[in-house]
Amino acid sequence: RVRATGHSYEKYNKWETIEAWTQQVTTENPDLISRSVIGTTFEGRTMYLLKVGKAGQNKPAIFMDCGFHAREWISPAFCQWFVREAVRTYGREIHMTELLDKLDFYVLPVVNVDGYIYTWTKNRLWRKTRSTHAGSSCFGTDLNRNFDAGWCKIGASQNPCDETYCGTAAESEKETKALADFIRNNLSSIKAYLTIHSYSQMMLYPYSYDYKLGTNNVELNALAKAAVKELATLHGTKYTYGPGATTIYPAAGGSDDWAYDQGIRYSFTFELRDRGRYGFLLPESQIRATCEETMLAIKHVASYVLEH
Ligand code: ING
Ligand code: ZN
Repeated sequence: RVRATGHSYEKYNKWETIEAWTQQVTTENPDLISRSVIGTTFEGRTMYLLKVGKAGQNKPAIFMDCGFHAREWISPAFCQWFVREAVRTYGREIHMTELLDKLDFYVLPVVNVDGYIYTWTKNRLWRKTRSTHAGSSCFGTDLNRNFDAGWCKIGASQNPCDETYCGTAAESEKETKALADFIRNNLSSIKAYLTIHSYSQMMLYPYSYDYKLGTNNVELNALAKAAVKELATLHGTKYTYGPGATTIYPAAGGSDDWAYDQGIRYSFTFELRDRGRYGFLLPESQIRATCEETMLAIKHVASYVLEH
């Protein structure tokens, strides 16, 4: 068995450590977790997906991903924390027990593995993937501009040297294709899509590619309001919430808008701590508090989804 050497839930873990952890946490919790592979990255690394929940038939599911953007290190830390809390509190705490009995969580701990490794080895503030582009010496595509949702119409760039490069077409990147294929193939069970970014302390919902609103906009607004209220109960951390285009900025090709247009009615982007003091360089000393408070919001959304 592979040991997750040096893994810590209160530290930022390098990819090799996270990869070993996906194996170990699965092996140690066979009744709650199974691991699958949904694809490989541009540089050929494996994209692991953890299915977390008690075995059952025709269970609804919530899909959650972390690590779209390489430098947002608190995001993969949260996905790891979520999985640990799920297995630690199942059978001990009624709320989590009910959630895992009735729902499955698909957790993708790091989407942009190549970029994440690059932030550990070469450039801590790298955002994009590490794909190459014909006719350019610049690297990387912004995965959150690469989905088929108003692709590259607004808040995105066609220049491969830019931070928000949208790629040559929607789903041109292997990572985008792998994620989108999984969701398309599981649309009948997936009731909610949650994508974890940082920073700004916001809970966003569609749309970002247009100023229009989703058909259940009133419901999403109320759900976001309740979730961020719950989040604030722990440490008083304040989140704003609303449609992406007017709450953060207009940006096409995002995964939450795409998932919503696939018919997933509960689709949210979380922007975790902080509001800019440390920004992407959030200290490890804040991992625990950030993850604990975020758990409250995620569990609130999950309970709501279960009831609706
Ligand atoms: N923020 C997101 C980004 O990709 C976003 C905001 C959300 C854009 C949803 C489009 C759709 O720019 C960060 N911090 O990455
Ligand atoms: Zn991001």
